[in-house]
Amino acid sequence: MLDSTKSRKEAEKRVRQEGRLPRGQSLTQKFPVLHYGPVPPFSPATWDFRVWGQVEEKISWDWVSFNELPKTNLKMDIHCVTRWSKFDTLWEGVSVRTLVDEGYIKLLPSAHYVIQHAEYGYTTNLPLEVVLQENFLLATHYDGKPLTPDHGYPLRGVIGQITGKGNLKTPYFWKGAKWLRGLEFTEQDQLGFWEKAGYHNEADVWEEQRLA
Ligand SMILES: Nc1nc2c(c(=O)[nH]1)N[C@H]1C(S)=C(S)[C@@H](COP(=O)(O)O)O[C@H]1N2
Ligand SMILES: [Mo]
Repeated sequence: MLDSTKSRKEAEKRVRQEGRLPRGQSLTQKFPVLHYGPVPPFSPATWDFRVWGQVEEKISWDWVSFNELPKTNLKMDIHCVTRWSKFDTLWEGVSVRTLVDEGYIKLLPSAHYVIQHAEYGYTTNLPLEVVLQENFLLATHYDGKPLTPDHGYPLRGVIGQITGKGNLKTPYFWKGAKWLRGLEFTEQDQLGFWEKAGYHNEADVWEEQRLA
């Protein structure tokens, strides 16, 4: 216990010196679980992932075809509004940028915002340009293994800070929906679950935009 406290403190000192610890955050070596409501079941036979809204054609992938999409690996620091940060987390999944660049998703010029739709009606919203950044991923794997049910299996949005990419907007981690089932591209912004509950809509970790 004393040993792990000491190693946590030392790791935190290092990321602080490197300028990677946003104000008001502390380093965790655990992976806390945070969400509203129960963990949904997953059935590969009925699961689908839908894309709709301001796109030329609606899409629906089943679990098998979703897994045939091009995959990307990403290392990020993630920052939760409840004040924990986790460094050098490894994710694998599908990049929305890649789906757009490779023509899987054909955006209309009127697409300006993206609503992530998850099981049980949970939503969170981001500007299109943030979703197209390389620090946003539709993640299937964490640390080389499929997501665990409580972290969003089989699919979740993730967003974080890529070291050396200070130009990319980095919102708090709630802007990634667990148990993700679809993306809606919209013309107007629509507040998501926590955003309606009073959390900051932009949620920039470096600006400490926690509450609206
Ligand atoms: N579907 C769903 N996704 C969600 C949430 C939720 O309540 N439901 N909570 C968000 C919040 S507030 C946080 S901090 C992160 C936590 O992710 P974790 O449990 O993997 O740490 O998930 C986000 N995604
Ligand atoms: Mo959160």
